[in-house]
Amino acid sequence: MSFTFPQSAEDAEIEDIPWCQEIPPNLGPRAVDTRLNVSFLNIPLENPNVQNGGRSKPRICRAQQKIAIIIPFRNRELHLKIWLYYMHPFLQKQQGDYAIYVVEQIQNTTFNKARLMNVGFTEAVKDYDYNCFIFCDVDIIPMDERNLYRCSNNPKHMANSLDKFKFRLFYSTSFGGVVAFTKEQFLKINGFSNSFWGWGQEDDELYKRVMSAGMKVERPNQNIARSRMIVHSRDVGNEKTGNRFHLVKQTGKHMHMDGLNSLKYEIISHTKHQLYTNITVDIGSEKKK
Ligand code: UD2
Ligand code: MN
Repeated sequence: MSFTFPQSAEDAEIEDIPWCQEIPPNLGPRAVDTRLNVSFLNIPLENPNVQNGGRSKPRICRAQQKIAIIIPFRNRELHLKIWLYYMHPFLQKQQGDYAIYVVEQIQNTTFNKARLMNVGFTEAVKDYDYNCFIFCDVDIIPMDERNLYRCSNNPKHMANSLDKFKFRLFYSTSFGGVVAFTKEQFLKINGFSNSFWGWGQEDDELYKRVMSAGMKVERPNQNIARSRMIVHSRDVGNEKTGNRFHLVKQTGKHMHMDGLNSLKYEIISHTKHQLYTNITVDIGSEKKK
């Protein structure tokens, strides 16, 4: 009996193809140069299997996890270009069934990364039967394909070995940069807090939610998790959150009232580009006391 490879991702749906292996074959370290001069035009040519909206899935096997990658975004076009250049090949090599969501905050309001993550989750679940959500800063690029962008039995922190911090965990409860949650895990903690306007500690608050819900944090081996963070300065409109430490202290009391179940937003546009889906959103602004 001969085995014919499906001709397209759609064919794979109907063909009786085997499940993908838990650890995809031929993964290893790769060079990452974050100063590379990348052209947006070349990325689709180098990734012919990526479909409109930044969606791809393996052709030769059926993936267990359906992954939505969610990126919080505003005014980081250069970073996004580098991220897409390195991450589409990476995710395909890992035999990911995935799509990329770039959740962009409108101008003139203080940035709120956590709220954008909640919007990304809420919108992505309407599109497809995703069971894994990976929340990624736009400036972090993994240097080893064995760092599997997948969900696990517990929420997973994958930015535990950054060049910026000499490839060490910054502090023992660090939980920023890149984190992966199954749908159940994310619902269990009611998503991120919506209350962090500006920079800082929304990741610590997320960590506390995970602990309060009785889960643990998993991390890949530090050699495998080696990643680069594109060097940048603090963005205008993302100044430090004034009450951030107080908010973290309140987590246990507030988490079931502040999160996915209290999220309010207005979609400005929802557009499928060649390499990603852009969701531009008005998430409101901080109420000044
Ligand atoms: C750390 C955390 C990050 C977040 C942040 C505090 C790690 C490795 N990273 O990163 O996850 O918790 O501290 O808020 O622990 N962004 C824009 N436009 C903006 C501002 C931010 O697109 O104007 C997005 C972008 O995806 C960026 C992310 O938000 O990567 C986090 O912001 P950052 O890179 O300024 O924060 P950083 O590097 O201090
Ligand atoms: Mn950063």
